[in-house]
Amino acid sequence: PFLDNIVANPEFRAGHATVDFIKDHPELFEFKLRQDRATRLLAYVGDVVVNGNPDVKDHLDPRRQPRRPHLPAFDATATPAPGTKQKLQELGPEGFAQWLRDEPLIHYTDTTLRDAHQSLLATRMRSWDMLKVAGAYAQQHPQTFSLEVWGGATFDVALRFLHEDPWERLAKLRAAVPNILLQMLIRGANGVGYKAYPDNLIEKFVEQAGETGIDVFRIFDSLNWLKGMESCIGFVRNKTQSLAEACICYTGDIMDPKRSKYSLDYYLRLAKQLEDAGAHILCIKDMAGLLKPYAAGELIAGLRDAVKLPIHLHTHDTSSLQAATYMKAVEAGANVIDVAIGSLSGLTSQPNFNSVVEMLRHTPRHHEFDQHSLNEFSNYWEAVREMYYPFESGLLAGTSEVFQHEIPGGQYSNLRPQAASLGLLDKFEEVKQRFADVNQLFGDIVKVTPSSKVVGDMALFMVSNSLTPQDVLDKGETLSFPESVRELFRGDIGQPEGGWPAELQKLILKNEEPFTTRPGEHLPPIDFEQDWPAFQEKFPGGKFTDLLSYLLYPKVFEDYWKFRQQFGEVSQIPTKVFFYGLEEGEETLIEIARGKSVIVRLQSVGHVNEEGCRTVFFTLNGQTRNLDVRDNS
Ligand code: 3PY
Ligand code: ZN
Repeated sequence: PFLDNIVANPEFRAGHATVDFIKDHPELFEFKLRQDRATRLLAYVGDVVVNGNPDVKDHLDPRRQPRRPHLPAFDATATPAPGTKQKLQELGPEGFAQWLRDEPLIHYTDTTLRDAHQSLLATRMRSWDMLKVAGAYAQQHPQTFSLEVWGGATFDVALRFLHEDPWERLAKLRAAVPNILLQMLIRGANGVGYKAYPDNLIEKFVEQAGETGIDVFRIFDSLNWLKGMESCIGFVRNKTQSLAEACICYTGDIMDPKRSKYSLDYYLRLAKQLEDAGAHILCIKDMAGLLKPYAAGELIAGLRDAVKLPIHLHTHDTSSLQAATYMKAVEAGANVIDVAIGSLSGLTSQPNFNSVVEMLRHTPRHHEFDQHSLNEFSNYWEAVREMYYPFESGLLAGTSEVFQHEIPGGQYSNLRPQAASLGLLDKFEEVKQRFADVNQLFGDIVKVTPSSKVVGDMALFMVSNSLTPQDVLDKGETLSFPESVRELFRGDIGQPEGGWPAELQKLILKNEEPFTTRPGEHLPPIDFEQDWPAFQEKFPGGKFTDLLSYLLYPKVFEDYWKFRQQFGEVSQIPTKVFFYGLEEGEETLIEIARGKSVIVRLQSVGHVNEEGCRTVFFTLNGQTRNLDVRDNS
């Protein structure tokens, strides 16, 4: 099947090859490697054909026939116009921040490649679908402030469910988008995980992310704890050329006199502290979409006075009110707002990019974007989204319930399946109510990953065990609380404003003493000198970025590595085939190495034999290839 390998080479066959010939044509010796790749690829497709992709197989709906996405027009040979990336290189982080602060036009961060799919599709968007259009986007919308493409839950999900290397995704996006700032979400000392990591691991992670392509680090702490963000801000400043964007996570309602814990003063104070800690940009991170329009006007006006930083506003449209919030925010002087491309916007995702541009057209702060082109991208993503239907959250309309439960947009699409897996889907209304109850029980805390996950765990625990908040207080001594709740109250991920409620803390920790210091102060540092050679021995061929993935998620990384040994690089497989395999008689084109593609066609699937296997008949570039696949049913 590989007619371009050495034995098929005319020069070689004619006996003209000299010693230099081998040196000059290393590609002709890729024969074995490429054959291995093709075999592993067929093993993957064969497995999905016989057993289904475990991530979707219980949610299949044969009535759904996803369409083939149409790519927006794109000249792959043209160089995209310079954008914010070049502006940052020219001005440096400080100068850039000053430029942004004084910009008369509104700027846009497009979250399509990170938060939008995290919030609507359980973070399952594959690099394949992103890379198809990233270059076109860079060409057609070079005036975009930034693309949020990395961090949050994408790191974990890429490795765990998509079997992709998140670092490679980033490097490829960087290559495709040389002109627009690339942005990530980092959970301060918790990195892209759910717990605090040693300082020097976060430091290396930040440094490597900067080198691989991140220009804007959006840093937050899940309890708005300054100490959880300070070191990370420092790492960005000292180890990268990138921008440190620090967050105030917005909760409660500054207009509600009864929610006085999170008042305007509270946010202004925190913003000032973040400015002093070295932030280049201040972000209002409204992770649940609680910032109502008039509150946004007041908050942003107050922040413009309190700090000298540019203001970046992030929200989720769960209530469907957030376009109005953006209108007030733009009037009050916000510099950048977060939006998602039309077909991946709204509900628990960000407000609609295409529509917000129109909202501001013919007003002083309007920033021109080609609406026709934005709509082409929206149409592309609409068709792509159809392939991800098993991951849709089920939320059909905006809901004002969010002002009661305060569940973050990025968590909502996860909480339902989590409830379902515990057999609690019928009680989802109660889960949402308990989420709100737990927040009060915990002392009204900021809820965003990982603190929000703990509140969710506790809510599910209460619903599973039919516990009311009063029951928790009355029977607390005899309850064995979820592990994550114990860790939270032990101070493992930091300290909330005003401390933990003492009585509940005692019930949860029993005789254990809580930490009050920063976790980074008591976690032993990583010994890279020792870990790197040990890692290479255990995972031959592993890169330094793989070591970082391993240190953040040891078990997830091990499984990912094992999967790679068995099936190879699967990120090159088209999404429809990756999730659903092939029908008999269907074929697909798969790039197995740079510039080398194979045509895989499924001919037929045999009966189960006495060993429990089925023979799957493929053709690979027209040649028959049979494969025995174990049937796990
Ligand atoms: C994350 O940490 O993943 C978030 O999206 C928080 O909003
Ligand atoms: Zn978000």
